[in-house]
Amino acid sequence: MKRFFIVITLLLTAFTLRANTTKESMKLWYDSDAGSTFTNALPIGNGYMGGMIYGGVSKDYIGLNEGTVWSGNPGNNNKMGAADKLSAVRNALFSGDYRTAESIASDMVGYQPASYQPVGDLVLSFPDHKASSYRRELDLSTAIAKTIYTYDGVEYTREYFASYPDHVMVIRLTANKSNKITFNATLTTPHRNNSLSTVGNTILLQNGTLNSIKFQTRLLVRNDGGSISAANNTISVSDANSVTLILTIASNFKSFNDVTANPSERTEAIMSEASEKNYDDLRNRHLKDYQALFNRVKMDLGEASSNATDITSNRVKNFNSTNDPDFVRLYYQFGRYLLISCSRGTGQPANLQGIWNRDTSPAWGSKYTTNINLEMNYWMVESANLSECATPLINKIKSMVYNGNETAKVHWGTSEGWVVHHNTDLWNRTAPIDGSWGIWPSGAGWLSTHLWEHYLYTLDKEFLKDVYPTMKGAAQFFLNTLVQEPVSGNGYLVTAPSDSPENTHGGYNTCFGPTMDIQIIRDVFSQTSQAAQLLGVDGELCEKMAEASAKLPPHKIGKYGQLQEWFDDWDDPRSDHRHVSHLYGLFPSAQISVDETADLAEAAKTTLTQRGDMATGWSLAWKINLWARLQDGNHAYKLIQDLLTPDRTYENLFDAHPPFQIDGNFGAVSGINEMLLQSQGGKIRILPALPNTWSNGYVSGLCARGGFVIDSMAWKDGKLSYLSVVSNKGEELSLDYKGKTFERKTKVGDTLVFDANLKCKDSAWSY
Ligand code: FUC
Repeated sequence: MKRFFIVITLLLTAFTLRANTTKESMKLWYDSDAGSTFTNALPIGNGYMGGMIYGGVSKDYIGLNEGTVWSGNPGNNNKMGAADKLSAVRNALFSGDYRTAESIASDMVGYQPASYQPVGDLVLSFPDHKASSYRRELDLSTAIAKTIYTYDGVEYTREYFASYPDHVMVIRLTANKSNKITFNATLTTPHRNNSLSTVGNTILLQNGTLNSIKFQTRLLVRNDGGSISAANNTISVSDANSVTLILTIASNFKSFNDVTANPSERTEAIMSEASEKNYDDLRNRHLKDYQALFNRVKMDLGEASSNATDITSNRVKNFNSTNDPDFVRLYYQFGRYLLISCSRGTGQPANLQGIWNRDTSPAWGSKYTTNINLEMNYWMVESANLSECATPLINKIKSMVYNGNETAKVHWGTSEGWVVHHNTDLWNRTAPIDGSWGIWPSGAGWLSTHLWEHYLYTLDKEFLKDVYPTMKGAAQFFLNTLVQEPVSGNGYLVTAPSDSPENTHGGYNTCFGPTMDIQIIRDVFSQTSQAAQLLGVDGELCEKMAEASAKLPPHKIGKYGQLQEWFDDWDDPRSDHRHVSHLYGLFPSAQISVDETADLAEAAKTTLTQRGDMATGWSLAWKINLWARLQDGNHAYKLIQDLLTPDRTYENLFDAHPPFQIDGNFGAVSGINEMLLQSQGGKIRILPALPNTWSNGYVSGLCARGGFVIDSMAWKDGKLSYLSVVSNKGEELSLDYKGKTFERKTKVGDTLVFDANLKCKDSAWSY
């Protein structure tokens, strides 16, 4: 009986905290429109179509994107004959002639990939309107944006959302008085030779010149009351009570080597289904779909500061003085919102800008950089309970094998396995690009670890079976291209040529066996072996991988006490280079940890300290994760402070490299998760890096490897006060909270409840 009361009390504590969190605001809001500034505008998206809402009063622009609208054509970017230079570059490297190695490597680079392109704008004009009481907002709890203002005694509301189930963007115009809605709607595009036409209440825009991609934008305008007419490629509505605009975009893209779809048939089919639904149906279907994902994680990091009701841009400006925990929660949930909005189902994975780009020459092509940025976009996908959002990345990884295999032949002279260098695009180009720093052979390896991570969280064996050949191909590439270095006398197996992503030694990029490559390869061999064993296949291959793994160079601690970035001790302790590639072993990998490899963890800490904190947005985000893995919550928090400033966070909360790059948003979500919960290495660590400033809090819905979900976790005065864990797969649960441990084999569906001392109070339920 006593036990029962304890459990009820604990639950009530958790539920009270939960109730408080749901009341809190989930809104980004502003008291003026976005002007013409992209990073002031508010993003919406349905996983493959994006909209940026500027909210202008007399002219509202909605910047449009569709994930397959890219420049370029199907095909690879290999440089024929590149592999013939391998032995010369290796000889130069092994004899220490980096100048020659660099010059040969520069000649082994393939051709430039394609870039992600904008679709254009939807333009709504309300010629006379001037606003008083203006408000623009994005509500993360509904994924609906709004522009509200008063003009001439009438309150006007525009509501915008993007629906995944119905494949459309919807805009609803209303007013608080009858017959007040009068406006014009048209579509624009920056691509030349387009054709614009109207058919009844529909506007169609077809692009002309964009290499292989053809797309169509289709807008349907439906009025309630008043009148509607079309002229000069514009639809005009007069004196309506309300208006619903439904927009969809489709291209001819089917896959990286097939562009035979018919965009206008696609948009027509989508529109004919969507237009059968009224506005409320469309909205309800959107809410049901979105909230099923978004509502899975609730978070409360402490009482909101007094500026929590301020406009969002002021919250960015003032964060470093307010330290408002509620703003961190908003930023965290905004990251989850963004991933749901740009990475669903059969869409493309989140690129450097997610899905939102208005430039025809975007920074770095708004493509996929695979030596950190694409991976960072997905670090949080499992822990933040958005496993389904990994599907576009998983599909992309699988589909890259074909081109990756060709590049393995042309650039590395092996017909087995596949490779991706430091960039790819819609067409899955896999060759090295840019310059000698493009010769980095570990992109496929790193990406394949994401397949294994998805398995670790879901324990879905069918999935593992499906992706195993892809993982195996990444491993085979390394088995076939690693070479024995003749320099150390130990004959270690190394990558050559390579680079430690974008960093230089003595002015050169080109090197052999940089630490990051070795760490990635160690993971690839170990994960592929574990997968093979689980599936009962490829015993011989596992032996080969084990043998090769034993010949990889070990981690080394250099003369400044740092973790060595290169095979040689070249690190410059004054360097503040943004890439901390060799710390891959600490995070996202778990080869280095404070519990098991304390000396290496100390060396990693020295490296981080020497590099300093300040860097690009994504680098700050990586460092949050790294300090969390070092179990230093206060330092991790310091990086959050560095990130949440106007230098690194725009008014709309997009991350600033600068310029806008979305990896920092996603990487920070992962970092916050790592501060609250870690589950690498078979153990779930509770509150491993809680900063002093978040002394009271609550979280629910974070996922841990092994099919566990943190149903509720509350802490008070910096100490755990309540924990309940759900076991979805019946695995062994191993918990660690400040040295206190708990271990038990669970049953599928168990909820285990713990008190502040990690004492399990589960008997009321399942035992
Ligand atoms: C890598 C990084 C840059 C930038 C670019 C997209 O080249 O070094 O900082 O993030 O990718």
